[in-house]
Amino acid sequence: MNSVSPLKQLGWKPFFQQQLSLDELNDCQPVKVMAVHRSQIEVSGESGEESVLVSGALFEDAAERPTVGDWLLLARESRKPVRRLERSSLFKRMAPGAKQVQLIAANVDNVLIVSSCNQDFNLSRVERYLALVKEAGCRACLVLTKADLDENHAPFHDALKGHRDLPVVLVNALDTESVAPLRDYCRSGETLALLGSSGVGKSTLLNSLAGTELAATGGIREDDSKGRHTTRHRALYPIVDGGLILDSPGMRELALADIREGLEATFADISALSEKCRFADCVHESEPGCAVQAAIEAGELDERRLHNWRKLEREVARNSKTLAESRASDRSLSQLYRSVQNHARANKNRT
Ligand SMILES: Nc1nc2c(ncn2[C@@H]2O[C@H](COP(=O)(O)OP(=O)(O)O)[C@@H](O)[C@H]2O)c(=O)[nH]1
Ligand SMILES: [Mg+2]
Ligand SMILES: [Zn+2]
Repeated sequence: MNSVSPLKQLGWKPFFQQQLSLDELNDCQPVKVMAVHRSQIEVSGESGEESVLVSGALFEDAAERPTVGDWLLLARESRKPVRRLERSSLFKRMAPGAKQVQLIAANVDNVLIVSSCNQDFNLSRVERYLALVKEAGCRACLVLTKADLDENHAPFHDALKGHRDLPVVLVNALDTESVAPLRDYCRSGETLALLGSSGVGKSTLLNSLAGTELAATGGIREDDSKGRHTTRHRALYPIVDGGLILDSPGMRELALADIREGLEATFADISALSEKCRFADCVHESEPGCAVQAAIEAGELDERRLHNWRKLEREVARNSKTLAESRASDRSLSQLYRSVQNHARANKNRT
């Protein structure tokens, strides 16, 4: 028999409990956001599953809005959302074609970065995902799917030599036994996110871990309109004797938002090397006494990794600037609205 409370199974922890005031303990119920649609969200809690409407007025800023994995407080009687609880972790990216962030998921504990052994494998993309994972402070594992289709796995092990702290598991995602080592990442009360491109086997992996067909698989193209089975939106799936698994459509674009710390942590080896360069402002190109170039020559650092670090640093710097600017302009716009409103009110009071 399973004696764990439903809330605990959904990942309820002291970190969330201690955010509730006495009044809130009485008048509210915490619920977990399982899926987000346009204005409606699906939540799960002590009273089971329900849909709630989320008004824009409660969560003005895009980064404040509830995302998959968030904990919300609902008023016990009206079932209306009262507020969102502080997050223990957050995954975000730049919204494609916009000057704001788009939230991917909150309160995630572990992440499987999923890639397939064949055409998809790309170490620079893995590092991009890793920056997100490090920023969120989650535990990560790299899963290489379709190991059953390709006999030669040596190139992957070679490529990953520079990432000793990242565990790698090769699997046949269709096979329950093969994915068993990954169960350690989705224990009861934990939330596991599956991140990776479309078609790599995320939904297949979810189904094998769950031991049942929870998500439709086989979608190679997300915009395939011929009714192909495919993952269309992000959602959390509770699995029997385990925690929650986040399945999401592959993200074609994963532009890094203002995540300096995550990036720094992903490339900590290069930062450490650069402290040994002769010049403090060394750009690691052709300066004498450059420890980074020396490491490349000695075969200890992959030149690709240096290039990717530079590229991602530029991207984070650019996007941080864009976000800071759009926040500043939002602020001045709302100040303007407020002063116009105050002015109108003052005029009205005078008449
Ligand atoms: N042979 C084999 N096929 C796989 C494996 N993982 C996924 N597939 C197949 O790859 C296709 C895409 O898988 P899917 O789970 O929908 O990918 P997603 O887009 O990442 O969710 C499906 O036809 C799966 O059956 C694997 O490890 N081995
Ligand atoms: Mg899928
Ligand atoms: Zn240098």
